[in-house]
Amino acid sequence: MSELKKQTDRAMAVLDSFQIEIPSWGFSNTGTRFGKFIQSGAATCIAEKFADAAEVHRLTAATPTMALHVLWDLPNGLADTIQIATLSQSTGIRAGSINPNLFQDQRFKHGSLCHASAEVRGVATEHMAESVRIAQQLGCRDISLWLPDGSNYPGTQSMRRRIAWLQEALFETHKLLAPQQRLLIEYKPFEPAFYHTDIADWGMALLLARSAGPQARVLVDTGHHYATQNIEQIVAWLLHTEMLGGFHFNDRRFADDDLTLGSIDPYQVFRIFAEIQQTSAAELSNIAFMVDQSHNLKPKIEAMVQTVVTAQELWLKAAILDRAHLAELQDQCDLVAAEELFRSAFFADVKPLLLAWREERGLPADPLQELRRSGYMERIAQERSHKQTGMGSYA
Ligand SMILES: [Mn+2]
Repeated sequence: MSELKKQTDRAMAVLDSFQIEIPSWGFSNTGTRFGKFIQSGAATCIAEKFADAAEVHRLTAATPTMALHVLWDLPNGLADTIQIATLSQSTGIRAGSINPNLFQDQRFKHGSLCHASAEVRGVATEHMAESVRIAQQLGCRDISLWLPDGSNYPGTQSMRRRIAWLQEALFETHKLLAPQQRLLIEYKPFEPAFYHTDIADWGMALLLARSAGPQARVLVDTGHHYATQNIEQIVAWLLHTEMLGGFHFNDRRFADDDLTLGSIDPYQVFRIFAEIQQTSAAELSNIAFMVDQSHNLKPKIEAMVQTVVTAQELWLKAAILDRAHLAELQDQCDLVAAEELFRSAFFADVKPLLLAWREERGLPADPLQELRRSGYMERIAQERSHKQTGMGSYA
């Protein structure tokens, strides 16, 4: 077999197996704390979010699941799972991770799972339980928790007591998991709180996951780090300790900017992917790849396709890295040769391989161009424009 044929076959397999979950909130009108700019084609209901997700999957063949946010997508809780199941059936998009919402209830003003009041903690813990039940009903593996709790001023809350309350709540939630289910714990150093966040970094998330139980893992949101932090090193540690549950991919320049993947620093995404690809196929299936983005100004579906295609491209670049050769160069401490080999995979033009894969699988050669050509965006803008409102929640 020729070298080229071998490389092409490998690329086909790599792309066939690459899947990334897209978030329902990436299709609706979102904003910043200063306001929202309304897009006429933004999804206004769960049916439209499923339709848009199906369009992204049709173009990329990489997004068979959609993450759901409990309050935004299932406002009636468990009762709404019937509608979700029906939509899932009609669009071919499965419900993905279930995201509890502990930041919109007025009772959570001073915290949810970490609130000083046992009564409020009880309300929040019950919402976690409801999220687990929803996930079970829909056959979803992951309950993906981002906890907004924290405090704004020194001395106003007991960090120590809140650790214990949080451990207890996560332990109680973990007890409800079915054998194949997982609790993913996301961390973030600041925002909405600006003095302390109860799960501020990967170390805290790791310890909380360990104390919650064996089915808890850490979730890495690429935007939830201090500037200059070495994210791939965190990934290496979580892989080494078998505690990496998944990712929320996005890009940023300053803080948690939720920009499209690779828009600011594609090399960082490559470095993370290269780290992940050192794991076995079995381990890889335990890492949930998810997008967590807010497309304030870019057209929603275009932005999503852009991210998915960028992910495919960078994943493929990481896959063509000659790992065996790199290991030799690392052992020899041949710094320049090792770095050049590593960078050459990043700089490699994998577009011909992607094109060959798309052709082989009957996919559009250029997903973004096909999206514009299809007229889908004009159609939804027309159908949905009268339904848009500037009010309501973040998503
Ligand atoms: Mn996130």
